Amino acid sequence: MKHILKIDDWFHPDGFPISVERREPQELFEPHSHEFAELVIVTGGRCLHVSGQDSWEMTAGDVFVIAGPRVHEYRDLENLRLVNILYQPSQLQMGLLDLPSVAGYHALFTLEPSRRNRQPTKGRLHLNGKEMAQIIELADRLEIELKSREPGFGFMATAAFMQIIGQLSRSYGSSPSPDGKALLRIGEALSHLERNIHRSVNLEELANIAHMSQRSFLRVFLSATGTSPLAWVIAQRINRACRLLRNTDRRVTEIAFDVGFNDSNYFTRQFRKVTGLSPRAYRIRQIGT
Ligand code: RM4
Ligand code: NI
Repeated sequence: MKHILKIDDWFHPDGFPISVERREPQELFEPHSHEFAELVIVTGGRCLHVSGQDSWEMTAGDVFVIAGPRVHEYRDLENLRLVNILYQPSQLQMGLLDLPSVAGYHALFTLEPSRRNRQPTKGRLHLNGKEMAQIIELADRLEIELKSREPGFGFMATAAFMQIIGQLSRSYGSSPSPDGKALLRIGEALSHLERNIHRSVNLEELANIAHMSQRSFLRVFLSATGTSPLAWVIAQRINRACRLLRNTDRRVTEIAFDVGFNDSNYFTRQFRKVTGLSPRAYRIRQIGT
């Protein structure tokens, strides 16, 4: 059995879902997976990073995300230094506001980490000196807040974390590696879908954005997201509907239209498929908790 790092051992007992570990240097560490995700920023030295079938030489400026269940290890360490930001994605609303309209966000945080058994680290990001300095400054700020645990630290730490996520998402778009490019194209399509969530977007449009034929777009999309574009759009819409059901008292039919459905019965059916509940039952349950 592979070693699994536990949330309880790596996060503060108060349960805050972000934690920073600096490795200066990174010591040898057996192959392992995690109950959380890791955002790794390499600040110096080098090593061979091994994850599944894939291995690659890691150097300063490399940034990548390891989704929890993915096994990884560092080999042939040569004074490798890194900042490791551990986080629990389910406890953080990462795709807030318009972040999902940044293609690099999908490439780095939603698509890349989920490609568990595929060539996992090919879409990694490499930062230039200036970008690196900005990220390190934000990571320092994050760490100071986490150490202080002063009232408001949770807010301030989350703000710094979000800035890191936003900056990296933008950087991804400006300097993708050749393999990162394919991922970024799907990211572009996702951000287009996100920006046009209220209307129906057709396949031709998406394939054009991704610079692919419709056939290869469908294939690449499926392998990157594990689902079809239509199912992806429906899931996003249902997500939004859940938010509106929880936070507003708008009528179900209105919400259905708000999130882009034009038939409220169809909406209810899809809603039930995704959540197991009718919109009304969902609302009552959420208010009851
Ligand atoms: C280790 C190494 C691992 C990380 C743990 C938290 O030193 O960096 O990748 O999962 O720390
Ligand atoms: Ni790890």
